[in-house]
Amino acid sequence: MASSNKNLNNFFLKNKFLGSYESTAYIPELVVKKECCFIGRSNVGKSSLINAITKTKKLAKTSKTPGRTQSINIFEIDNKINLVDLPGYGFAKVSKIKRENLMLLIEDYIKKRNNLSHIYLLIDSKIGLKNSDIDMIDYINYCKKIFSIILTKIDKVSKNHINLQNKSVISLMKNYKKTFKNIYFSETKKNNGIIDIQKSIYKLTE
Ligand SMILES: Nc1nc2c(ncn2[C@@H]2O[C@H](COP(=O)(O)OP(=O)(O)OP(=O)(O)O)[C@@H](O)[C@H]2O)c(=O)[nH]1
Ligand SMILES: [Mg+2]
Repeated sequence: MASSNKNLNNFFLKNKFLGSYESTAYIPELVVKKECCFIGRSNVGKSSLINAITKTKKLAKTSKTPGRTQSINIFEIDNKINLVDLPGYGFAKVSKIKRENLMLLIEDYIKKRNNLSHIYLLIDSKIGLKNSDIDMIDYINYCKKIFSIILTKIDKVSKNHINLQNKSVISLMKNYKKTFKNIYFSETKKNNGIIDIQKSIYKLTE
């Protein structure tokens, strides 16, 4: 049972990079079938969160400039579950074609991965929910996939602001009763909130 902090960290430290794929069709048959993924606008902190969860600094590539992750990156944890880092959406500075292609890649991944047991959708707590997030949530719900929301970068905002964002997310989630599961809060500098996300992922393996 990996319920303690140390056991959880040990579990997630048993990670390895499986590959980077530019299409869902290119993903080979994987040994570990169970999968969860991280989705969100560009720069929201998906790759940084994967590094914080796995306690492995450079496992997923991060960057100050949006648009860093451009393919489907798969990491296997302890032969039990795959964590998937996806490209971000909503980044205005790439060409329209590129943006559309990345969106198609994300949507295709969500629709086609039958083994996808949980989607973590990240929202920057300073920026809050954007229309592109609501479109993505609608799509996830349409695909009948279970998802949780993670409000990221909570170190950048006040407690009061986090409470307001929390309320706004919870209120929107009334529309997704069948697919919405939980809300988490995170920051990757001091690792606040990371344990709860680790526990949630560990539970998927049981
Ligand atoms: N203050 C603060 N900055 C963060 C946090 N998490 C990530 N960042 C920063 O946000 C920027 C983007 O992080 P990434 O993890 O690369 O974001 P991403 O969502 O993977 O971005 P794309 O791959 O471009 O979609 C980097 O400069 C990170 O250092 C956090 O919890 N707090
Ligand atoms: Mg990234």
